[in-house]
Amino acid sequence: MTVNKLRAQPAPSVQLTGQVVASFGRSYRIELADGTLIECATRGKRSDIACGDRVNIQHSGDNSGVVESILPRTTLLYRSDAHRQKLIAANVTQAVIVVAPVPSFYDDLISRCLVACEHAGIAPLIVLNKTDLPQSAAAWSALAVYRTLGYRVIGICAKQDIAPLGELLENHTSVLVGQSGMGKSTVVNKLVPDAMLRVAETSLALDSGKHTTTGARLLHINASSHLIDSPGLQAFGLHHLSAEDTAQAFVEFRAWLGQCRFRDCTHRMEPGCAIDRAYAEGHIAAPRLASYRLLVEERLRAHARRYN
Ligand SMILES: Nc1nc2c(ncn2[C@@H]2O[C@H](COP(=O)(O)OP(=O)(O)O)[C@@H](O)[C@H]2O)c(=O)[nH]1
Ligand SMILES: [Mg+2]
Ligand SMILES: [Zn+2]
Repeated sequence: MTVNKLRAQPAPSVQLTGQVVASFGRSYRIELADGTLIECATRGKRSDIACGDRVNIQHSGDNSGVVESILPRTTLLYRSDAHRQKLIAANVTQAVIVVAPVPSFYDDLISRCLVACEHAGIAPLIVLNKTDLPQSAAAWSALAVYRTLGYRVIGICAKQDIAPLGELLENHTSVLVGQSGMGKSTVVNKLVPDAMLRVAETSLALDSGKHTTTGARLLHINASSHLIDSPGLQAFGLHHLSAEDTAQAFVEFRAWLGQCRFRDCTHRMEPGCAIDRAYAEGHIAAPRLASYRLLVEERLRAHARRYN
């Protein structure tokens, strides 16, 4: 009764700025500078808000509100297929690509993550987890190609010692990406020991009690280091990149671009292709060229389907 009386007077709504620390479908949890958490909906069906975004919200008095606008982003990591964009994280400075010897990882997914990072201006860090397993020597060799390209690759055993990774996350907002089973949740729990508790809380508040990590969330490691945990990736489409953008994002291609016979060469077996020649001469690794061609073909196929 008393509650109803209090509610009869609508609380004045105020505009506030905060950061998206969890996203579940179209529900968002916003953290204000003082740490207050506000559960927000969006107007209409907008779904262009990512974990890590800074947003203006209209706060309605209790613990809820509506996202009004997104402040300019420094970076945006996202994937896309023929139909839609899937935002992964906003305003991150670093992406941590987690792989493991078991279950086996896909080279192609690593290249896709690297391409997305290059395009978005985010520094990638490849982490081979589970170095305690005997199969890790083979996995380490499979990662040599990325080390040769100049990417940082480190090995950790998250179960035993997270410190070597922790150091590299200092003063960064990092997003964790990778296939499921690589040990992302283990990494998160070692870095932010009460993270699991928060998953349960967030799920209860935003996801009608389902204890699943379907959305991304931002966790604070310390005052200046933050971590965005994204759901496991199976597919990583990059339909928003043209063939030219894609070629540019393969760092080892850059030295040869502009030297093909045809100015609009897409480096898929056209005569006089400089990328093909560089590959034949051993300057470009087979899995990298394969990933490049797959990306370009996926996009062309989707385009052809749409216009035929
Ligand atoms: N041997 C070994 N297993 C690990 C390590 N880190 C995680 N795991 C195991 O790998 C499995 C998947 O881990 P999880 O963190 O759930 O992976 P996620 O799907 O990427 O979140 C679990 O059984 C973990 O116990 C590690 O450093 N060494
Ligand atoms: Mg997990
Ligand atoms: Zn070419």
